[in-house]
Parts: sequence; structure tokens; C-alpha cells
Amino acid sequence: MSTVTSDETWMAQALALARKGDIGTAPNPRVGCVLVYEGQLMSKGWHAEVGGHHAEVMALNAFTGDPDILHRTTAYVTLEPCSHHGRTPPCVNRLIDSGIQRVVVGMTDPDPRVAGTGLTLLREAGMDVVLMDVWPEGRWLNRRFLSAFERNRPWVVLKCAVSADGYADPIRQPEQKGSLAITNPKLKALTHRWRAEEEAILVGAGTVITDDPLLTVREAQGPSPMPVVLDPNGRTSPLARLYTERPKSVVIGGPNGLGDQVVQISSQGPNALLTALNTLQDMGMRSVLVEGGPETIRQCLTAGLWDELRLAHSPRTLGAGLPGPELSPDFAELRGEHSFGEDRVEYWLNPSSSTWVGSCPPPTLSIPLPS
Ligand code: AOF
Ligand code: ZN
Repeated sequence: MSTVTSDETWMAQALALARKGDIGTAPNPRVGCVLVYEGQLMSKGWHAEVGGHHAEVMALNAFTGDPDILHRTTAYVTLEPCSHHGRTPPCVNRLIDSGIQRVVVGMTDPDPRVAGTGLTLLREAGMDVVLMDVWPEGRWLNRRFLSAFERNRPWVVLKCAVSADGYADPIRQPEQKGSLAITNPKLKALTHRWRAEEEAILVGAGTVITDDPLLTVREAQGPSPMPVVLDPNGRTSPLARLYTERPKSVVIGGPNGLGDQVVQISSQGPNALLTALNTLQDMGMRSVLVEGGPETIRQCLTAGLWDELRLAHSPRTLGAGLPGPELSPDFAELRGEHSFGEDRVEYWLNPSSSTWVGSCPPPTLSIPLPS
């Protein structure tokens, strides 16, 4: 087997480890690392939680072989090793001190605190550093992290459910409050997992008024995303559960006294949606799940301010209501679908996001299908 092939094979293993950091690493990237000596896997590591050890340190800590072989051991890291003192000390120092002589890196780190310095420092220490660079899966895996640095906005995931006759919400009587699910309860674990994967969750004022949602992660493992409410006309009540029961929330528009942070908007300035994305970017949040309602989803689609759309189709009919999003191949690519009980989820991607990120593997379910 040639060195190139085996480098790719080991990098694929490091990538698989990086994926283990799906939940709880944000706003940090997902990173995996393997240490390989003479074609043998010696140890592995991945970044498992923000504030915790980085992947390289985890792999070095897990190494139980003879330290004398480290100078003939290769470290495969999916992201350029960091060179800064952040929540943890620089990984480059740890790699240099270990005696390792060869490091294969999946892609450079766009964080300006690193941005090539990691590679330079390793090379200056005399190491053989290989940058695989054009490594599409790595970009997809860290699309949220990269979006913040390369596009100055969070990665935006839209979630919507529609009935067989195309409605996203039934007609409600004024006294009809609370969330009315169109899809079957089995889908809930998946959608709660989606919540845990993003740092913020955004809804329009209408959803707060009709559903009074909590937007927490209850049916899956992981942290609850921070709620963001678009309320340009100040329609939501200070008694909404998002404001009284969630410790932190951001309201775009609306009177003071709501949520934990209110960002005022003027009719001259950017609209509420753009302000929300700018606010999240300023707060260092790298992704947001938009959970509705249909009008907010439509706003995102019309403005082109979206990356993924996960559209759940229910076999139920509603007869009337608020229509779901209309999608055409001109502005949305269908990347795959999964059946989930009697419901079906379609995964759509914004073509401009697809071009920017450069790669989109077939969608995988993050939780097992019901048997
Ligand atoms: C690595 N290996 O496993 C990760 C890296 O706040 P800190 O100290 O955790 O630093 C976060 C930054 O470190 C993050 O923005 C990115 O530049 C880098 N992440 N680097 O060498 C890792 N997670
Ligand atoms: Zn590091």
C-alpha cells in the first residue's frame, strides 16, 4: 500500500473519531486524531467537549506504548493543531514535546488565533508536516465552525413539518394554544437530537404566542440550544415560558423586559432575521435551528439565509391551514430522505451553501430508525 493511500486511510479513521464530538463540542470544531507506528494504530483521541482536551492531547494521553517509538510515530489530525492558549494550552507544544516527527493534517484551522501558525510552528520544530487540505468531508463535518469564520454568519438549519395536503400548521381557534404536532411522536427523538446539535434555536413571535414552546432538548441527550425570538412588533408576552423558564434568551425587537437580551431594531436597519444572525455571530454562536413557524421559514428561504432544510412529511391531511414551504430544484437541492415510522424526512440543501462547503455526504440519521 502506498503512503498516500495509507495516509488517507488513517485520516478517515481520525475523521470517524471526530464525528464522536457531534454533541457538546460547539462552538469548537469536531476534531479526531490517531497515532500510528509502522502501520499499527497506537492510540486515538477526539475533542469530546468544549473546555476539554483537544484531540491530539487525548490521543497522546491514551498512548501506552514505549515512548522511544514516538519519534517514528505519525499523528493524523483532522484539523491543524492549535498554537494558541485558549481554554486549553497549545496542542503544537504537546506534539513537539512528545518527540513525534511526522504530522498529517486534514485541513487548516480558520480561527485567526491559529490560521497556519500551527503548521509553521511544527515545521520550525523540524517536523515533517503533510497538509491533505482538499479534504471535503472535513469541511462538511465542521461546516458550522467554518461558516462563522469564512462567511461571518452561523450555519442555518430549517426544520418544518407538512401534512399530506401541504399545510405546516392547522387553522386554530383563538383559544387553541400549545403545539399541535403534525408528525408522529417517534419523530420527536430525532428532532430533539437536531436541537442538541445546534447552538441556538430561532422562532417567530407567532410560534411563541400560539405554541408557548420551551424549545429544550428532552427526548435526546445533549445541551438545549439558546432560544432566539424574532419579534419586530413586540407581540410576545413577558409571561411566555421561553422568557420565564429558560435562563437565557435573545429577542430581536420587542419591548425591554423580555428574555435575557433584547436587540432593538429600526425599520431603516437590517431586518429581524439578519439582525438575529448578526447577533448570534457576535455572540460566537456558530449554528441555529429555525423551528418556525411557516412564515419565519419562508422568510429564511426568500432571503436565501438558510443552509439546510429538514422537511418532515406526514400522511395526515389537515384540509386547511398555513401552507408549508414551496421548494423547487432551482433554489433547493434534495440530498436524501429517510422514512421514520409513517413519516418521511427530506433533507434539502441551499445550492450556494453546497458550493461554498464543497461537499455534502448523504444524510445520516443521528439516531437509530425505529424497528
Ligand atoms: C486542535 N485540536 O481538538 C480542537 C482545536 O477554547 P479552546 O482552547 O478549546 O480552543 C478552541 C480553538 O482551538 C478552536 O477555535 C479551534 O481553533 C481549535 N480547536 N484544535 O488542535 C482540537 N478542538
Ligand atoms: Zn489544540
